[in-house]
Amino acid sequence: MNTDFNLDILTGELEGSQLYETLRTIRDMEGYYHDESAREGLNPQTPVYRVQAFQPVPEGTEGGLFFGTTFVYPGLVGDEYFMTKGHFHVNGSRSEYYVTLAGVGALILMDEGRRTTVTPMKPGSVHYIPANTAHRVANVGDSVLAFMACWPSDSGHDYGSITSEGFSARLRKVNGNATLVEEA
Ligand code: M6P
Ligand code: ZN
Repeated sequence: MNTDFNLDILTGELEGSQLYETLRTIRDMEGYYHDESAREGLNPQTPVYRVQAFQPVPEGTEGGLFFGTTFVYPGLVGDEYFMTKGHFHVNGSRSEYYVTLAGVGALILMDEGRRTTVTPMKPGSVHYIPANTAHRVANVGDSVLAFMACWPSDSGHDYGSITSEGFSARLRKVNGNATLVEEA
């Protein structure tokens, strides 16, 4: 297998022969936003984010690393910014790096005690996501937010608790400003 590929550090675009591509549209985001009726009012084919990933070993392999770029498009569902689904790692001890390449956004972290915090993302910002911490990224700007990520190949994605309980706070546009709003 060819284990080299190219990253355009300005746009985040990966180029290589063995990349996985995932597109998440408004249709795929059922249950993730606060205002489900606002989501249903949008064109279901609207792209929310796209992921390119390089996975040189099978998912679940201990000791390997995966690498990817996520492109979150600008937009709102009601007053909530377009964002990734967010996940815990199935293997909770696994951590991850995010590095912002383009656009402006926010990294939303929630620990096991359901304490949610938010950190600004801008080109060059590097974010270490600790173990046992759910992570989600919102685009708070008017252009594409691109960030690269590196995570262990045995992390896994746990979306179950996100769809059932959600994060304890959401990033919403309040009086024109990105504001972390606790869930009622
Ligand atoms: C980053 C990594 C991936 C993740 C992707 C989208 O690239 O953390 O593992 O899949 O973001 O995030 P999510 O899976 O939460 O939709
Ligand atoms: Zn992760």
